[in-house]
Amino acid sequence: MNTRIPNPFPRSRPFSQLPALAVLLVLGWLVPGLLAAGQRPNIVFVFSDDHAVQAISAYGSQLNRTPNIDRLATEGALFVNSFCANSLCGPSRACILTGKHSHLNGFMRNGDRFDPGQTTFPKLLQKAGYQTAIIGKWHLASDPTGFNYWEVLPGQGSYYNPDFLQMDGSRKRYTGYCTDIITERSLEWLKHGRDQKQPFLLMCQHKAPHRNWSPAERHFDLFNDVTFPEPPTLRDDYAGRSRLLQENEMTIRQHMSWGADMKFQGPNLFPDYFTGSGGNGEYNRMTPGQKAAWDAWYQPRNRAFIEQMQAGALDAEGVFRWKYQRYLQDYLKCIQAVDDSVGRLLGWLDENGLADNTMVIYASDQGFYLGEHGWFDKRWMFEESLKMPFLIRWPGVIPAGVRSEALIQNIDYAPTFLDVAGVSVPSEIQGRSLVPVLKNAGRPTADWRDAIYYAYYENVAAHNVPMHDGVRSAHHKLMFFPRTREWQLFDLEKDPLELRSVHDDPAYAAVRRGLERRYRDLREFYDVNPAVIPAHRRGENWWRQREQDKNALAKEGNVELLFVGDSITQGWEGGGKEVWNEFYADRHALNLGFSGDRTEHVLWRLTRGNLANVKPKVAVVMIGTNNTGHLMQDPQEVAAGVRAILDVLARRMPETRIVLHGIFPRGASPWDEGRVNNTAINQIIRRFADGDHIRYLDLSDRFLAADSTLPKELMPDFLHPNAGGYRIWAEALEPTLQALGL
Ligand code: SGN
Ligand code: CA
Repeated sequence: MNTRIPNPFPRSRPFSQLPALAVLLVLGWLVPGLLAAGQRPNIVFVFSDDHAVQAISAYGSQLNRTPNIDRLATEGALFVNSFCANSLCGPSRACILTGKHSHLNGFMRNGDRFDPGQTTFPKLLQKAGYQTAIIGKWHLASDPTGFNYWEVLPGQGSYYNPDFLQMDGSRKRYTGYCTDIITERSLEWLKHGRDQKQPFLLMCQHKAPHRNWSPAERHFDLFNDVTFPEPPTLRDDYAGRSRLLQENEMTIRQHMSWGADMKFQGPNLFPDYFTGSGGNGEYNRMTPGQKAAWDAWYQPRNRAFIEQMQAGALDAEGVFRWKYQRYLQDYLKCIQAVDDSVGRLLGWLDENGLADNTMVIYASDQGFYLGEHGWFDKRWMFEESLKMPFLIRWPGVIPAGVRSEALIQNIDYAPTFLDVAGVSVPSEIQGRSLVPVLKNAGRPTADWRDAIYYAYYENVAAHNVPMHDGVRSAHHKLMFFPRTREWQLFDLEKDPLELRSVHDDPAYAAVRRGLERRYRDLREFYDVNPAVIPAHRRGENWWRQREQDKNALAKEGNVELLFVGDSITQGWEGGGKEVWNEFYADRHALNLGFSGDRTEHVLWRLTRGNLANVKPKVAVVMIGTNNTGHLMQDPQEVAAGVRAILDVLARRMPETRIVLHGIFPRGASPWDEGRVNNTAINQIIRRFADGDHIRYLDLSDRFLAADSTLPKELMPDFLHPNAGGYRIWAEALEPTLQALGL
């Protein structure tokens, strides 16, 4: 495939006629420090998309050879315990740019928009005199900032004849194969696009080997006679772990599409085995020549498969095996072009005498399943997608052939790059510079971390992987799933394939306690409070429906009185209905109570919901009892969630007065654990009253008996009021509502 790229970079340079040495001497004399600046290492950061360590020979791949990527390990270091903070494209990139976990850099899910005003390492390097460029996949919605030059794919980009967004806002289409074009554009910038007197940062970011795994023509025949070995967990039955593992939609067996993934043409002939109705966007972009080469490889093989199916020669197992092979063929061929890219960049550094003063890194935004657990894709905190390849060559600092077991994470890249460039690392950065580890031949320094924190937030979206977080130490992994409120614990030494959670195994009680402690401590250390991180529950149909219905009502506007909360508030539509009709039916009231919601869900609804037309006189807020009931969450954290809700209301409805209720008492006994937790939350949030916009109203004494027990006659389940309970609520609230002009 020939790719001809016009060169947009101006060739003429000031002083270009003068001998280079003279220029350096004169400039060095004029601008003190410039010569020293010239000695700061360059950084070439090659980054791919979805490249699993199982597909890198330096990591022991049983599937393919990656000689050029391997060179970095041979001449430098390979990290076996390299992890992402959030196993997804945009989030991983945002963690890298900022050195912060997702909840602080704000890019928590694909589809979010990266706040370009944030501090990032390219900005700081640029400020320190580095020439900075990013070429290839970006996927962060806003335009890149902090780069002297950028040219990025829109969204996921395309493999064939891709478009690139340009710095002037235009789009440019290049004919050829994406990986090669990104490589050529990168070389072009190295040769002609930068100020050669300054050190540089090049981020060469491939789309490959991301889905739909479309290989380059030159690699079609690469694995023609190969049958790839199947991973031992290809037929995982998910026993011994959360049922959530069975609910996701990323199995080779059920979720491979006919056209895009499996590369068939025409309508889906076997909908029992393949999803989708046909069509492959990449094929549609190809030139006639590209199509002909593509068809020459795929068509005879596809025909053979179809004939076998029509002859009844393949059973379900046979189809499954075939799909696995086709998937690996395509995926691994895509990697070969990435490996070629690394080879070309290393070759260029060699030829230009820059290898010695350039740090070269190869990594990928997350790992990937190559059939392990029966899956493709990523997202889960299991090893295959948690791991990121990380190979680094830094001549003169890292000895050749280092294999490091230090626990590293993508939030460490930014401080590392800054450290290497001699730029001080801002304290807001959460990652740690790897330089001490690199200088220590890969051995973790005495004070290096013992565990990493991981959090995945996308929840219900492509592939239906539930939100979860957890910690991984050298030998264990603890995960928590808010959707089912389940914990999972894995012993990575005895069970490296993660086939059995030992969370409830008494033999692991001590390990479990220790890791749960680390989990709490790390969340505190990284400033993670789920109570303030907006989260939705769209995986639950009724919730999604209620969200839509309420948004539609909100859009109509004309709301004077707003109720915000959980099931206790939603209950105005149930046990409290008659009382509601009596008190609020003709007062333009809107009920935004959602059963089971915690503060984070209310935050989601208030920030993403369609509330522009809602400007009530009064908003009545009660929230937090599910943070207690579900998670027994620390009162300070829950109170911060309540505070965040009040802040959103103040921002979105500045004229609205707020009645903040103390969370109703729960549990029969005054010593009920949940009751005690709610009491502790209430004693914090009562101070949010400001005597003006926010009033605090605690109704505990109206519900509780003299001995502080909670009477069944008012709250039969010791959590939700019955009709009598709602009457008490309405009557107690009424004077405040009237005082506020309702
Ligand atoms: C696309 C893919 C998904 C993939 C996401 C995220 N579907 O939506 O399989 O999980 O990207 O990938 S596709 O049919 O469009 O290929 S990420 O690496 O960008 O996070
Ligand atoms: Ca990715």
